[in-house]
Amino acid sequence: MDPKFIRNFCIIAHIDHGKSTLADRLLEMTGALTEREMHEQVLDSMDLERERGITIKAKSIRLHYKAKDGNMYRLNLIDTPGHVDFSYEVSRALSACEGALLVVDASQGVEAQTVANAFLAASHNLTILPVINKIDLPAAQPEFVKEQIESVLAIPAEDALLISAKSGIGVEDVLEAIVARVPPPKGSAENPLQALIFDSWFDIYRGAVVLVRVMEGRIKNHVKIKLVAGNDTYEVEQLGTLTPKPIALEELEAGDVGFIVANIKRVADARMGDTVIEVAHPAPALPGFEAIKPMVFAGLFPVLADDYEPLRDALGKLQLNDAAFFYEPENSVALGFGFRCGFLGLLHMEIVQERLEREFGLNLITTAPSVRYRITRVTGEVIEVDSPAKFPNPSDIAKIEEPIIKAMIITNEDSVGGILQLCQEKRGTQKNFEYLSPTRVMLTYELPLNEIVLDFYDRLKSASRGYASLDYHLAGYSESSADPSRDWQPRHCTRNRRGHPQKRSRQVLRRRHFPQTQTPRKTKRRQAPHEARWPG
Ligand SMILES: Nc1nc2c(ncn2[C@@H]2O[C@H](COP(=O)(O)OP(=O)(O)OP(=O)(O)O)[C@@H](O)[C@H]2O)c(=O)[nH]1
Ligand SMILES: [Mg+2]
Repeated sequence: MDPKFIRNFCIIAHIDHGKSTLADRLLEMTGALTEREMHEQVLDSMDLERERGITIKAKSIRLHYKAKDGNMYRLNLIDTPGHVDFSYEVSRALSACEGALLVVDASQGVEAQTVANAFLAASHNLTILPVINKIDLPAAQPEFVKEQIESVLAIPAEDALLISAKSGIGVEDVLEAIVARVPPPKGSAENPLQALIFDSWFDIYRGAVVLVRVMEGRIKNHVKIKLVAGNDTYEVEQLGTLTPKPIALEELEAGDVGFIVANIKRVADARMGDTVIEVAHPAPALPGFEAIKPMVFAGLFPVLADDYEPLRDALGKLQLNDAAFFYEPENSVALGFGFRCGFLGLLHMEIVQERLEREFGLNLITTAPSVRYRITRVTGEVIEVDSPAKFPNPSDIAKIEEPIIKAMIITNEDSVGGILQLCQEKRGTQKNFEYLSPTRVMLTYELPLNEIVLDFYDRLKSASRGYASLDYHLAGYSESSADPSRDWQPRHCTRNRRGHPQKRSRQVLRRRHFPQTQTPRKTKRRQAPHEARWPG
């Protein structure tokens, strides 16, 4: 197909602003699924996604749309997750697109991930189409949200699309706007092949299946390909695309998004951001993107010692489809044999734990989440330590550094006092304080990640009565005022922490007993103040 008629775009937004619901409508209006196959948030296919009503994994779908100009367009849509733990999925999706639909809830306005994702899209030079969703709600304030988009994000919003993804109002205009305003892909099918790997999954019959965006050239069945970073060569066995059902294709051309099956044994062999080239016509690698690193670490131990082997198998299986998840054996005097695991964040940790318990029937003990410290030995050697077992002798340590995050909090003006106090207590340093509107405030803080992994999110929600939103990313390392070696000891910090010694012990206990409270489910999300105080 002439690239003139191809549009690649993704849907980005703050959590719950209606990305997957908009994707539903786009699928429906382009006839990708029949009425019988259609249900709410059809792209959220994992059990956990459906139960919690959140998207965990980005999904890429090819649609066909006959526009009002009479031409048939091929639209490659990517629905992304909104939760901060999965923001790397968003940045990968962005590198496969020329445009992004920035969905903003008309009743909530611009939130933390709206800002973070809009900046991410702008840094990828994408054309951003603002879409104001949920205009059917009585509390919708589309004009006010338009002003916010202009003033906070500096994106022109006079022609923002006003829609209700739930009822379908205005969604046809979204399709027309994609065709008219998102630029077509640039590459040419005549150049040597360069395809960017931006997702992969494991199929028991086919091995690793990689999802690529072809930037230049074309790829055909039975061609010999090479993955630049791994330096391995493979023969293409099957090409295809998701509609959302997988369909086989003869070839993929510059501008297309599709999957490649090539007898790649492990997902780890097909690295995200790697470039697929043709052995016969080698081309340079594309810029790619940074490898994802786990940020939060915890020990997972089976309750029954006999479950150790099944746990190892289960972890291996989970990791096949989740490159962000890391594990290695660990043993503890108190808990016996188990594994040290790394996660992207607390929601990711909760999901892995829940999947292990549910899908593999394991009964587990999880230790309190912690972070990876950087330690400089007196000899000058620098090591990274994510587990108490690996901690060097105190007399060997010259310096301990801990990971610092840059957090952006958007909240109502009346809860600012409580939040400032909370950040102060969590050893935060204020970097910025900005009014987004007379009643909304954006705070930027640098905080030690270790303080976030316990009850920060929870306390932020209660300090703001549910109205604050949080986004963060790793900002680097700084010398630690906490003493992790003691933190990790079983007695847990009753006397060994500067600041609020007992509090941390309580946080640890609370988190162990009520692990769900960190990441409330969708039903609990934005409550009116009186509901927040008197649940149920
Ligand atoms: N009233 C109303 N509700 C909507 C509309 N669009 C979405 N919703 C509701 O908003 C909630 C969140 O919708 P989702 O589509 O799951 O949101 P999302 O942005 O995909 O959420 P994540 O993927 O978890 O970030 C659901 O309960 C939807 O039914 C709308 O136009 N009007
Ligand atoms: Mg979703």
